[in-house]
Amino acid sequence: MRLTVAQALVRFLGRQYTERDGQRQRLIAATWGIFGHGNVAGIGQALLEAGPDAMPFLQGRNEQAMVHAAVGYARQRGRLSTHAVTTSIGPGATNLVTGAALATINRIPVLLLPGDTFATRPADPVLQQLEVPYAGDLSVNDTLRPVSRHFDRITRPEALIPAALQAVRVLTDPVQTGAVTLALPQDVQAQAHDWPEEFFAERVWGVRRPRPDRTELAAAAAAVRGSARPLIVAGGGIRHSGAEAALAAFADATGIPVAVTQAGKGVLPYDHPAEVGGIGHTGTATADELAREADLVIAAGTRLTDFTTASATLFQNPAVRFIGLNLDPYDAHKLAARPLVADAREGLDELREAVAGYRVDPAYESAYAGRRSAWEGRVDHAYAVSAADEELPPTQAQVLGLLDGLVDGTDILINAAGSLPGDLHKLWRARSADQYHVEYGYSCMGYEIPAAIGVGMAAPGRPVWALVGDGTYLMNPTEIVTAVQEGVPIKVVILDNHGYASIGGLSGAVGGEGFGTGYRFRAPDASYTGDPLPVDLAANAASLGMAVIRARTVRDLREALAEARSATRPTCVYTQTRTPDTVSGPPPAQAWWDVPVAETATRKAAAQAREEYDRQAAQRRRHL
Ligand SMILES: Cc1ncc(C[n+]2csc(CCOP(=O)(O)OP(=O)(O)O)c2C)c(N)n1
Ligand SMILES: [Mg+2]
Repeated sequence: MRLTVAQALVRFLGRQYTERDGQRQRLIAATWGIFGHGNVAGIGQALLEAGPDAMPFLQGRNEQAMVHAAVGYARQRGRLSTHAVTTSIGPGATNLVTGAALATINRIPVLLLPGDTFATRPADPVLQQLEVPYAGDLSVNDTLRPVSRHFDRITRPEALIPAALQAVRVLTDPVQTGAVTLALPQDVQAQAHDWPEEFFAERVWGVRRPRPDRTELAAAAAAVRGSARPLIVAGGGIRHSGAEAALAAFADATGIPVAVTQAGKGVLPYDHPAEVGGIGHTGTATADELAREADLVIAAGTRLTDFTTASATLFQNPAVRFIGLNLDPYDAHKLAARPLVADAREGLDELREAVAGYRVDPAYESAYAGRRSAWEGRVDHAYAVSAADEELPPTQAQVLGLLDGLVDGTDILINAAGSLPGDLHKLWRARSADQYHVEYGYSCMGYEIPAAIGVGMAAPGRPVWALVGDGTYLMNPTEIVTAVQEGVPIKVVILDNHGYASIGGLSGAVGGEGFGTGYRFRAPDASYTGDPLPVDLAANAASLGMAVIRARTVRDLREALAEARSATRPTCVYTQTRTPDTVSGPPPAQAWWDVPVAETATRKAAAQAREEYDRQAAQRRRHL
């Protein structure tokens, strides 16, 4: 069959399927694109010729945002289905780098198809070509290598066959998956070749569920049986595996409490008796106290980042040991854990059987049950609205409280950066396994709106909320146009506090005195401490085609959120938030986060912050 390389690739991608637990779905459900030279006549022409059944096309506004949308889609689809993203050469391609890093860090499959400069080089340099004096074979696309789990460049037509097969193998491999990049030189895309028919046969890629090794399982079971104060730390791997029921069964059988990372929050509903909430720097007092005292930590499907371990200060019991239940040996060995390399669902089921009869001491269970309900009280306190508050602008926690009163298990909340991830991790009551969608592997400002589009496409009919700070909104609002164009009725809630409040607070804590974090005019001393800026983000959202509701008070906001929830077109709720006093605000951090402070400084704030830093850093432990 005679086709161009681009036509062959599009045809091939439309016929790849994944299968797990007897369910089959298309691997690449659609392709996002922005055209320019480098893909317009190659992949662009191929998509046109293929038509929407063979490969649906989605028009984006910004390449990074298209990757975010693909990530949102893939995460919502349990990593079994994703999108491809095609770009022009040069800036279109390098705009992918942030999205690729986000996908790879969060272990979410996306297929990136950047155009590349000519393989045949008839007229170097072409527009947007990087010329590197020491290496003729480098292009800007090589910036995608470190952020891709797999990278290839198709410099001859026949090389597409092994390259495309390897790309799909990595995308569908639950350990290796992440951003997969196939760089496509623009001349090669348009070249014709005679392809074997079998290349285009429908191909089903089984997504495996490896079972644990017997020796590792026996060692893990012995460790559980020997523990008095065990704790499970559940991460995003539980969700990717669909292991929520297995985790609940394990917790029910053993009474072991379950703390959750950002990616893991929701794997048990908030009202499950073993769920003790977020762990680490943004965690609950319940989870962090359990972590400090735990003699065994079962790290299940987690990368164990510094937020989770409170920068290596959280697990303070001298006798603490770890079990690393993870598909990826890289993660399974962290903190010198006893590895239990397995799919989360299989691993939890087999471990439950292997520890049959074991249950934690009833005193331990009732102690953490008591701590749980105390924390619930703190959430209620942060959410509380007094009669006087009704006429005031809401605090950020009150915004979450109003949403808490409005949503059911079908709603999905998306956030990635600012002060919201911390508040959400501490406070949010996740009602369903996929309600809480906080991207905290890369914590990338600007993920929220495009990701909401991807999630909305993956979960039609469900209310999808992008919660964004004002800084985050300004970073990347343009995909609103795409939501309008595609009719995806996302709900964007803008929480305007006139700047980077989270970083302002952090700066204050580490001796930076809030430097450069407020959105204000310059004052006479050149600092940004002048008048507030005359910026109208609500008008901005309206200008991009959204329905916009402005909410000045708590009372307005309650109505606005309800209206947005039932809206059938993309709707924005804009509110300016009020800084709460320390008594009525959300609980402070329950554990440390290591942000190094100046070791020498003339300003008093930094010198004081350094003393505190040294005190905290002394708590660091190496688990060997
Ligand atoms: C792309 C990107 N740039 C910078 C940062 C560092 N950063 C984290 S939060 C933040 C400020 C976010 O401001 P806003 O969205 O207004 O939320 P707020 O902190 O005010 O709650 C910054 C700059 C980031 N996470 N992502
Ligand atoms: Mg802000």
